[in-house]
Amino acid sequence: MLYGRELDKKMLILLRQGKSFFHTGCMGHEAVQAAAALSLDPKRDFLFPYYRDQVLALGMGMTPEECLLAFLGREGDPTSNGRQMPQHYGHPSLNIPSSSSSTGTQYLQAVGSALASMRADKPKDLSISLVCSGDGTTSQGDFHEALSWATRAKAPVIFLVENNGYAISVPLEQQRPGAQVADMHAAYPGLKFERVDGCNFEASYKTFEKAVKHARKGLGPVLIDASVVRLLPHSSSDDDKKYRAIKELEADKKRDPLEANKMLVSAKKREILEKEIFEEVDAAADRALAAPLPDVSTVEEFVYAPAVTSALSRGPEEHWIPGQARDDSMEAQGDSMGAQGDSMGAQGDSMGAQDDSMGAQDDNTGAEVVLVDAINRALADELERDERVLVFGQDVAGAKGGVFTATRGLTDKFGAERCFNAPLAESSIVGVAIGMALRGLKPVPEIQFADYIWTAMMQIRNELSVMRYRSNNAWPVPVVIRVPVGGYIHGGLCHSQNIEAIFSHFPGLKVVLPSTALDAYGLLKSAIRDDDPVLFLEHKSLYRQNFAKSRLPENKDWCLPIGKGIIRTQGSDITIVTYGALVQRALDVVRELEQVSVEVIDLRSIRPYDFDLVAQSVRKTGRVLVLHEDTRFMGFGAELAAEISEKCFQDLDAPVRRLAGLETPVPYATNLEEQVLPQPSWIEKAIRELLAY
Ligand SMILES: Cc1ncc(C[n+]2csc(CCOP(=O)(O)OP(=O)(O)O)c2C)c(N)n1
Repeated sequence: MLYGRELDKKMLILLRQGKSFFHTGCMGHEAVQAAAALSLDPKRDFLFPYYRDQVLALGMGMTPEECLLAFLGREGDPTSNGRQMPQHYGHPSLNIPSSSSSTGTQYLQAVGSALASMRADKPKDLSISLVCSGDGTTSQGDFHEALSWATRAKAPVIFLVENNGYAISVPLEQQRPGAQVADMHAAYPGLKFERVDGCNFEASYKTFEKAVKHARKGLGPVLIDASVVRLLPHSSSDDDKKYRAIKELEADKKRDPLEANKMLVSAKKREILEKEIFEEVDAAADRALAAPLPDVSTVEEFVYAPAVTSALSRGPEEHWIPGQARDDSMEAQGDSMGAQGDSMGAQGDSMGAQDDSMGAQDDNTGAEVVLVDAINRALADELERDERVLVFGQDVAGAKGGVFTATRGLTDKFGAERCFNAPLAESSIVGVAIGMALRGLKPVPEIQFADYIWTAMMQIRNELSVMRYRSNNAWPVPVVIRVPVGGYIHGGLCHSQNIEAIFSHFPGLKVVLPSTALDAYGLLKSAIRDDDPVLFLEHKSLYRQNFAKSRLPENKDWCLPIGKGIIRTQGSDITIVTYGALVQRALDVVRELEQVSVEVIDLRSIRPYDFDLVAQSVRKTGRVLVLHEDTRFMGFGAELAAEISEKCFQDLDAPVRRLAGLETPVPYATNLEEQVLPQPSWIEKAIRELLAY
């Protein structure tokens, strides 16, 4: 407690001196945090903290100097090496995964972590995941979803709500029904609930002791509502006098945990301790101030995994160990994630040609399979190969095997532990997957339709994509999210969406979209073996198309590298760059054209994408049509067109042309849908106009 207080005081001084730019204090929250830390076993339990948890982080093993390095954003800051704002606790060698600024995302990750404990530990001796937030954050959907999943699964999670009565300026009674945080959760069957004076160390410790015993024994989660006081404004950017009465602030001071618990040590001992800690914190601050700022040359490091990560020959044993920074020296991936990539060499000239693949593929003698069955086989292969692979999502388990049957038979073959249903809650699916990945599992969840991925956006944008970067490579989360996308199926507004452009905009995420069964098979296996998170998009209209059928190789190690496109048909007059459902439509048009020679490139991966292949083709043809199903405005075609214009200007004989879906949602009726999604006649017209330029 004293360390936390001294650090807060020192940080406020440093802030006034202009040495740092932001501070959120733990002042007033110290007692319950100290009690929590002392009740846990830092060697095996995990902490999913929030920004006030300085004492908890110290209790788990962080040093005052490390806290100060983080506060000052200096080299050696173990939370992020200067990437995150202060007070975003996390540590590569303690069980503290990187925390973000988004209030509430940590809850579902803690559930995922607790589910990992249930797989790894003895049933009555489970490691615990403690997750914390303030009272305001309990309004977030993720809090409710996490309580629901943890309770249903009897997961060893302790939810600690550090209830200081305010979320910045908003008092608790304006946040939720009921005067107390847990009023509305009392009815959750199996949820143990405790209310405690979090300023009282002894009471808090007793509460935590009970909670830890309960969760460790496998009896399920515990929700602790700890009443604390916020003795500072919300943050250094806030002035609490604007919304709190002086009388109220004075009343809070009377509950100051350092005063309330002063009987724990004698006055004399306290005086000595205070002096020692003051000096220790002061010396730690001097050392932290002497540390350099992070090396600017590292600013692009760890957006992606530091080694070539298609991991085609990598076995399960060679995967990263959670919480441990990898020291691979190869930075090859880092700078190849934009438009660059190795050149493709010889390309095939038909839909089936795949001569750029890895591993022998000359044994693909089996029957042809449709794309959805190729996905199924890739999942089965990888479930068999690596016991950490888990498949889950809505309706994926049992005889149903997913609404598109992509996971059919997997529960039967690998058991309900490896292929199971998730609740109808997309944020839960991604958040829990992140928590599992933090613990070394390899989750491959399914989002049933791209159109419903949006409730998981916070987890994908602010957590999944950036966890490696923001933790300076300490906490990678290589989750593969499979997502059926696209239209041409009379799916209307909410079963036809294309999402590749939006998600490709997030550094840290890889995005692929195959157009044949063979590509889907090879790319999904690569994605699962990859050390980065991958959004694996599957076009629904291709799932059962004859033209997308392929024979699959017998060799279960055959994979297709992410980031490599393919020329589907060669030509010399015009290049069409496309992917997904438009590949075949483009080929059908081109086949019928007389006296025009068109090269069709299927990108297969959107991020990274194979710009070299595009550039080579443009060099030959001088004319490019960029074709996609998604709407045109800020679609992926905009990026492609810009890159081609910028980098291939000398080779172009005409402006780069874009052809895309209309700027409307996708309507249901056949004739309306046809008006909106690119049709063969549109492609032909665009080719002719481009030729005539
Ligand atoms: C998702 C999200 N919305 C808004 C914010 C801005 N914000 C940061 S802290 C905070 C208040 C949180 O209050 P509470 O959970 O009660 O914690 P306390 O700060 O009181 O300890 C808000 C609104 C944020 N960081 N994340």
